[in-house]
Amino acid sequence: MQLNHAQRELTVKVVYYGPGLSGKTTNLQLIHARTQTEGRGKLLTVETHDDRTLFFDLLPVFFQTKGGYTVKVKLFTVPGQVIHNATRRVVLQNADAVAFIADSRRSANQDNNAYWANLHENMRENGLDAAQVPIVIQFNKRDLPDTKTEEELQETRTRGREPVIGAVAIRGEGVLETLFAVIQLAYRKMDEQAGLARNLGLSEAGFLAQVFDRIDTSGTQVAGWLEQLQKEEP
Ligand SMILES: Nc1nc2c(ncn2[C@@H]2O[C@H](COP(=O)(O)OP(=O)(O)OP(=O)(O)O)[C@@H](O)[C@H]2O)c(=O)[nH]1
Ligand SMILES: [Mg+2]
Repeated sequence: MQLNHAQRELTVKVVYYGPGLSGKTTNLQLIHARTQTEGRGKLLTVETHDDRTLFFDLLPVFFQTKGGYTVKVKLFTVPGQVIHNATRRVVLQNADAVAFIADSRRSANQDNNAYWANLHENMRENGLDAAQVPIVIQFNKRDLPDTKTEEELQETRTRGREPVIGAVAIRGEGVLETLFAVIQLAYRKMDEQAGLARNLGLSEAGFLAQVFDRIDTSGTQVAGWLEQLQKEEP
């Protein structure tokens, strides 16, 4: 998080991490497609000739608070190919929250586990305390054969403390839900660190409502979640 009171600017960094071809770039493409141009910057991608992420993808989403602060949420993906570990580590620096994009297929179990370990190793290398960086897990590609069952996802949920979301990113399913969950956790973390509610008058419900204000949430669970949050907030 970068909070610049002089320039009245808050920058939040969210990193999509995970094994190669798990669908990290696809998540950002879907978010980009569903966001009005006034609410976002360009989707910056640097790819190899075969569409593999070379450095990272970056999608900025922004809004203005009532108190006159500009909030920029920067969504990054890491390159999943094994050889790009040094790049993954650099992109991960100063992440406020991580969306871990896993492939739901059983054949991908080993890869998922290896990259889960790699994420924690790179957090340590960057001096990030793994216990302090919130993570949301997305199990993507649920349209393919041999995916984990809903019961297995439920088991992962009860085993760990991370929210677990099923997805078919190419169809947009679970993409905004993952974005919502990871931004919610990032907000809570930043609020703990910098008192966003107290100092900027920026509540959790307000923050999320503004992030999603220019994003088309129709057909997703996010609209309902936003409504629920507004109701719960004192
Ligand atoms: N069947 C299916 N294919 C998907 C899904 N999500 C992504 N894909 C496909 O999987 C391939 C890889 O997706 P990317 O988004 O480029 O994967 P990535 O994680 O960014 O890969 P790297 O940049 O190499 O780390 C593409 O051909 C996508 O169209 C999904 O939900 N189902
Ligand atoms: Mg990619």
